[in-house]
Amino acid sequence: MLHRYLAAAGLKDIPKDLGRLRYAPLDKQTSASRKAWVDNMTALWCSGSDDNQRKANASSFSLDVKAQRTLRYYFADHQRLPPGQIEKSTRHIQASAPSSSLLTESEKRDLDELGYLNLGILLDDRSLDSLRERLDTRVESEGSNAGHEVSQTQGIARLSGTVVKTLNSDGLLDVFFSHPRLLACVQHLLGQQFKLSSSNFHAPLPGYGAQAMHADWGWGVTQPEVVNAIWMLDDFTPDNGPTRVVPKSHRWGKHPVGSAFNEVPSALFQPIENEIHLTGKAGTCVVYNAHLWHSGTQNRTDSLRRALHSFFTKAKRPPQTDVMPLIDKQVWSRFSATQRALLDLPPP
Ligand SMILES: O=C(O)CCC(=O)C(=O)O
Repeated sequence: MLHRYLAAAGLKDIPKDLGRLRYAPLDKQTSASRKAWVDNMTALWCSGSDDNQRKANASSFSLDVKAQRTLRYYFADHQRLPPGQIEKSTRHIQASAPSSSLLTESEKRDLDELGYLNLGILLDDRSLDSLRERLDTRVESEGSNAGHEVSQTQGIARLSGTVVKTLNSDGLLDVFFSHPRLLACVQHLLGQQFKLSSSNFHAPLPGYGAQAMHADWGWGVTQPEVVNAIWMLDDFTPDNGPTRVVPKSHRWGKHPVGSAFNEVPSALFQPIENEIHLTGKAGTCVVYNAHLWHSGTQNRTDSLRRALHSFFTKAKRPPQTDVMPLIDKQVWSRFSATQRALLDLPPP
């Protein structure tokens, strides 16, 4: 089965020494200049509690062309649908779930304080078998193009826009953006105006998968802009490349790239104090405030570690994947108004 994944992961073979660390740390100068850029963006972003204040403060910061372009992009309004539609849609989905099955007060507290919440097993064995087969087939057919819409990394097979492509023609993947408990978490963190930003499949192959500690937003913030959920499609074990997270780091107002020890930028591929590894049975869904410091780790087993990420953002922010060029016409016609609202999609 691994052979179906090689092209997507940019590999010819699976290495023999699965335990040898494989990553490419940045040189000192690049790390220092990235740190300075991220620190500047963090200071500007945190100088205001909304975009109007940030725009007004921008003239007091020295911003390079990349920073100016990035801010213009983030300050623009990227919401397609009228605001009321998302609210109506989450109400509609949650109305069909008993209120006790949404989020308890202690779950909300964990999400707020620790920065993540394990929602338990939300996918049954039958769905898992179908999902794995569907995703394996798609990875093989996209081959070396797989994941190009967001990012490609040697040793990790990825797919982007999974819920809007033909592989979701029968709705098998709808759960990834419409599970009522997941939506309750997103709403708790981002408020009513949110949308799916991308739905990415992520499978480190044996011997690969180590990532630099990061957050899913380019600089530090004080209020969440993004929420992620990881759906384990295989058991996550200590050895097969489970996601690592640093509990409570979402509250530090700092992006890992801006962190330093004795003024030297931190070694982001190394273990970080207090990090924990998210392990669990296949079918488990863990939601996290995506400003929480986290990363993939190296898969040291001879099997795949497959996962699907459901990434949400505030509705006005740019999506990670623009669904318009990717969406399959039939999938689009199949979506209900409620589902379209969660994807910020107009009618076909
Ligand atoms: O799948 C994982 O373990 C984490 C992936 C991740 O954080 C990323 O690709 O940004």
